[in-house]
Amino acid sequence: MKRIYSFLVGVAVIIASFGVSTEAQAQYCRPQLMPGFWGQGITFFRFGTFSRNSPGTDYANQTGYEYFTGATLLAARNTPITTQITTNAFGTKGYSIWIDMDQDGIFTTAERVLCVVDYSFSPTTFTTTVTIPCTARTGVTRMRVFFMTNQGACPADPCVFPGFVQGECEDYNVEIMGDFVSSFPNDAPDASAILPRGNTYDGSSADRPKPSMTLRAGRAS
Ligand SMILES: [Ca+2]
Ligand SMILES: [Ca+2]
Repeated sequence: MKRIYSFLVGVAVIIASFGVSTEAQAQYCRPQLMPGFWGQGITFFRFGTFSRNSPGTDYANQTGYEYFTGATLLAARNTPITTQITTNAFGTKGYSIWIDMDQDGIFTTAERVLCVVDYSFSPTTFTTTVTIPCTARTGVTRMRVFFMTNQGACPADPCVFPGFVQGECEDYNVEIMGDFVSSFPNDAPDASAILPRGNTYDGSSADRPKPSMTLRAGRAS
């Protein structure tokens, strides 16, 4: 009996492990450097209120790839988000950023929100803004920050390091914030959603709150 029970628990664990949302487990392609072309990477990245220094150990390897899961970055749509990238590289640097805005596990050209070339020779901090369009789906998705050297162009393919370039690809989780935050009366099926009839709800007192809705969105355009 004990053996059967253990077996059933094992089955339940296996089923549970397959029950995770496929979107959360989306498999994204990973670019890879040409053999030996490692050693130049992103050392600092800022995206809105989030910022992070990353050590050389995350790009001093053949993959040139790192998926940072220590935080989920927040992003409102249609709002310029201050973005900074610092590398340890000298010479022309190309930067691209993709955000999987429809959350299908693929970075398309239309989902590239940044494509710039930094012609400064020294490894200075490059500052720009990124704006996510209102068509982006809300929720947590993947962002790819792609840096490469020597091309005089921004990275064009999120899955490929062109030959004879160095660079690094950093992936982040980003939550694209929804427009709706709260409303009063709310939709919850509890006592707080029930208002006595006959009152005027005009905000004139604490127990006569004015109906309201709070939106969390970017600038109207
Ligand atoms: Ca890095
Ligand atoms: Ca996509």
